[in-house]
Amino acid sequence: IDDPLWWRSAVIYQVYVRSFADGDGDGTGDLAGVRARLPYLKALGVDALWFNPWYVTPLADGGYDVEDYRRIDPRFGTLDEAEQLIAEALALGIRTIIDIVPNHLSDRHPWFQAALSAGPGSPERERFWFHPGKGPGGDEIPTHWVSSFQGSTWTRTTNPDGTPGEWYLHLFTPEQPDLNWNHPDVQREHEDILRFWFDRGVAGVRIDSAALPVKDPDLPEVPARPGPGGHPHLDRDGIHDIYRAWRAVADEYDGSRVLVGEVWLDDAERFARYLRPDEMHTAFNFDFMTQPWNAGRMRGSIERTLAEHAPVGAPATWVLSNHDVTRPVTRYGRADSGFAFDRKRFGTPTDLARGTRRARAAALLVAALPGSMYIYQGDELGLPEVELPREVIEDPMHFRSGGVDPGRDGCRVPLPWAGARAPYGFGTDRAHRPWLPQPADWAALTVAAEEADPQSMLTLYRSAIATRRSRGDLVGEHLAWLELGADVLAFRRGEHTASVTNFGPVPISLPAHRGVVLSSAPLEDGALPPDTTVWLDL
Ligand code: TEU
Repeated sequence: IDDPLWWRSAVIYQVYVRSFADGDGDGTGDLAGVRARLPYLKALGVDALWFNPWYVTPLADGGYDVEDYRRIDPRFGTLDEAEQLIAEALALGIRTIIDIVPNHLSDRHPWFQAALSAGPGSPERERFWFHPGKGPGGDEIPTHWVSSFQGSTWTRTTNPDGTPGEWYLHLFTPEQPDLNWNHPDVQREHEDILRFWFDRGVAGVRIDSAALPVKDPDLPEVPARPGPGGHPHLDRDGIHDIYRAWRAVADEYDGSRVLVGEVWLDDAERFARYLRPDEMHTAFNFDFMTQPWNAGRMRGSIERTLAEHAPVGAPATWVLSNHDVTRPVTRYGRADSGFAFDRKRFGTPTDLARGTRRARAAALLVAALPGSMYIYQGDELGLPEVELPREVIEDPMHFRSGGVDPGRDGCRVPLPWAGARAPYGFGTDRAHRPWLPQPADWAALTVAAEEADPQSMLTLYRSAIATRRSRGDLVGEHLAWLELGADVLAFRRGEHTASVTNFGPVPISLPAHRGVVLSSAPLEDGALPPDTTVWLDL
């Protein structure tokens, strides 16, 4: 816990507060629930918790629409509780990372409300992107930019006198107006927010949609094939000034506070720019979420990732899933398994037994790689994606798609803690159901059931994390490939450890070893069965 470089090899657990644990029994997860479950997180062995936004919010996008960064949403708790949680976790050796969303605010934020009432031309509007429409009467959208949640990025306002007014920009929902990062108030406010939370003991910030906040003020259309830096609202060169300023704020503290970016970019060189020594410490590597279950493709992904991080000296990160994508046991259980973003697949045939077997193998593979790893809550239990009844879905992605895309709520269903039927210990108040319904067949996936089962996904995660922590080879940076055939992904870590994953259809024989450290499924007569990872003592 004293190591300022803790983040280089950390295991970070993502807490989606609304669905983690329900302390007051009202059907919505909360900070009291998290505090009560800190022993669970300690037993899991994680180094840090990343909390999705927990601030005051209308929940138009699960909290990624922030109304007040300096208060906790009353559904989740209070600022006092957050401070206690941060301190209690730290006493257990667990750090806290919070989520900051620089691209936008909630439309209920006082700044946006003030901008609406102050009207066109007012200084209040300059903190956002208000713009007159095109054409006679300004009836046409200022640009044809497309929102990340489909549809136009522009919504028209009504003037204080009731006439049709200017348009404002939102790369996500209309409830999430984009901020103007050329405005000094916007810069200063975010630096103050960082200090507010660093002062309260948080160890880092996860930066949401980090490549998006800076816009071309001329608002041109998006070119057909934008070159590097040539996109009007993605990865503009000026963006790095923001993160340099934030890094300076983090460095005002004890040298252990970190910036973790959500940087969605295909271009490896442009991605690496965010990881220069005076910018972010790490950024999510989402590449595994786009790879099918294939040894060559996974190896290619690992090689690319390590190669793009090496020049800037930043450690890699490994992410199998998060609150935005299809759960691993579900996607690995599909015929073309692997791709995490295709949600329009209600009813797709899914072999959960195979998916679970592969998710177990993937967990050990990831835990053996150099760098930091993220675990999205519930993946350590092997929860599947839930096909929710349409009428309970709250994710704006569902509505914005006209109902075509079921959205992301299928991976946000409240965790099952104990018991034979829903709500599985999530909440105690019989009058209040969990905010999303849990499946009837989750009794074997509860924390209590899995703690008692030596073969469970939870037991595997605990063993993997404990081994990773105690085995120096696995925290070091050294990795050397072992060539064991086209269907096998194998590498040595340090002197005495190897990880071998069999992606093929038949068992394979293993290289000479002194013993088995851990395996995701039992070996068969000393051979490694399909869809299995083993860690070997060499
Ligand atoms: O997501 C960023 C983002 O670009 C998403 O559109 C992402 O591509 C999509 O969800 C993948 O399926 C972040 C948050 O993680 C997400 O939950 C928020 O909705 C979004 O920002 C807006 O703040």
